[in-house]
Amino acid sequence: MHQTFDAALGINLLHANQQGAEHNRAHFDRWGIICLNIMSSPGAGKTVLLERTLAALSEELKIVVIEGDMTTELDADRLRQYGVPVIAINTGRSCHLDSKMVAGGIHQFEHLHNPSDFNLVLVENVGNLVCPAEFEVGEHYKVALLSVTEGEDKPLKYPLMFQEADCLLITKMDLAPYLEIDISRIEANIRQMNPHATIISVSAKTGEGLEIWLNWVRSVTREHVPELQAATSD
Ligand SMILES: Nc1nc2c(ncn2[C@@H]2O[C@H](COP(=O)(O)OP(=O)(O)O)[C@@H](O)[C@H]2O)c(=O)[nH]1
Ligand SMILES: [Mg+2]
Repeated sequence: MHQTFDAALGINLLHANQQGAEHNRAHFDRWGIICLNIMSSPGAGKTVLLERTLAALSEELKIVVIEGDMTTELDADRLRQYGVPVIAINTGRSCHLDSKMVAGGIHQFEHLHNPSDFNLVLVENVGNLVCPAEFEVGEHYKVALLSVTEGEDKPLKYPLMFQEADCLLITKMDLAPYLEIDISRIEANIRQMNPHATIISVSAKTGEGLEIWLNWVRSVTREHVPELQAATSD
């Protein structure tokens, strides 16, 4: 009895979250903005990847960052140095962002800027390979990072994250030679979970693969944002 009640509560919670996510996505669509939800375990390299991405793309695309962390604005402060708006959301005891928290971030953003001037929202989710995969925030695409130091088996042990992702980055490739890790096994395990996602191996340190990642971001943004399509076809 108790278990049934908990399951129903969980389903209601996810349902309410999903409705909120659709509401956020409708706002983004109206403003001509694409939203990417960037997820991984703590320390896989999300903030460094965002730093490299902002350094390369912040002139070309109008970017805003929504930075989710349980406490502190340490990552938000790192990203503010790139001259883009960064909305910090502290989730407190929650191990993921949810659509309501992101709606709060969107309202803050609307207060300070004209959202229609922007093309791309990059959301850095809380470091966790489990819950963020369950709670959509209004993204158009999910990006998951797995660093080479985490082991080949993680796609099999955290299947939802790897099944849901549209783009999977194998990060810290510069460290691979120092580890007993089989990159082709990581790729095979990701493929077993998700036959169609884009997989890109990157190193934020050496720059390996970064241009491929940037081109993926450029291509999904252009596909999604009518204003940029018009600019490209001119
Ligand atoms: N060697 C190496 N270290 C990296 C790379 N990317 C991130 N790191 C390091 O990994 C640690 C965690 O990175 P961070 O971006 O904060 O991870 P996050 O918790 O996912 O945001 C930091 O010490 C980074 O300098 C990489 O490509 N190569
Ligand atoms: Mg971070």
